[in-house]
Amino acid sequence: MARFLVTGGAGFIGSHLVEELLRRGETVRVLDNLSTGRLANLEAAAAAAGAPVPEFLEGDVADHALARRAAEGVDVVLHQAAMPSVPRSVADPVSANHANIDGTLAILVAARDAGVKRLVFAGSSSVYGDALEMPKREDMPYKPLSPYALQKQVGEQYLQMFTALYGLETVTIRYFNVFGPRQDPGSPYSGVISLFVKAASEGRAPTIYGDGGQTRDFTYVANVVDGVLRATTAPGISGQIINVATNGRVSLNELWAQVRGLLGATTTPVYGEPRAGDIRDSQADITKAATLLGYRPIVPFEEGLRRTVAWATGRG
Ligand code: UD2
Repeated sequence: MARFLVTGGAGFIGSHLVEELLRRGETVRVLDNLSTGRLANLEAAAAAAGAPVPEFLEGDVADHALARRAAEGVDVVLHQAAMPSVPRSVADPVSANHANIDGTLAILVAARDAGVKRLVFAGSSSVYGDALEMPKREDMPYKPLSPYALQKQVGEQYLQMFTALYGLETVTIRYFNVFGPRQDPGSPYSGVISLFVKAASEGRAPTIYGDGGQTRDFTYVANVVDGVLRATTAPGISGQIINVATNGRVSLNELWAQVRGLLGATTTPVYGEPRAGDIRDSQADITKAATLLGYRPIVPFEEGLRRTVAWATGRG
């Protein structure tokens, strides 16, 4: 049995990781500043796993003393804490830098000093930027278009440096537009699927930034949980960067058509200016995840969308 620390464990993806760890009977500690996370997510995760709410530390992962306390006695760190939004990082690059770079450095130092066996980091497909070649392979060059993308790039490079300099085992899992239950539609910076589902269920028109032809490899959260947990135990992968996604490509116009169909909505979208820092197309090559982790998507996009709509409308 390992002891896990999940930073950002009260957030959307973090709470799903916590849920699966609790289901497996693991010991879990959560560090979260509740900026986008909520205690209700942790309670829901624990209830779904039939386990007590795990140990919770509230505060900033970039606070070195707190990060040190959080990493004490831990075997595996799942570093999910972040300010997770491209437009938010464009609006406020300094706060995003603090959360995404200072926070990552602090937890790396703490993990190194606590003798953590492995740290797995939430990377982002945004680091590929507008490289035209598709699908995106991990060996393609970085082309960040936003502070968020740059910060995620630096985060994964910091991991590799800690592996090279200090021998800390690290793995970056690059996420591709993750969605599912507990993704909060409460902010204009929320993920597009949560916003579309909310708009459709309230009979409101969604906003589409640009012509809606941009595409994303939308990934249901259970796939990410599976990929990340495989990365905690797979042998010989320290220092690696690995895409975990569905390997599909859905345009925003197609996405709205599907959400609208599932909810019986009749509104049509309002089209706005393209968002600064946005990339046009995104689709993952997941060959490396298959080879190194034995990963394959377990929940397809359409099924994930049905589950998400069911959850959002109280039938989940
Ligand atoms: C990026 C990363 C993703 C993850 C995320 C942070 C890419 C390809 N993906 O997601 O992996 O790191 O950041 O959580 O960089 N949009 C609308 N209407 C809305 C909201 C969004 O049209 O109301 C558009 C938006 O302009 C974009 C697409 O929907 O083209 C997806 O936006 P998002 O904010 O859900 O995610 P994205 O792609 O920035």
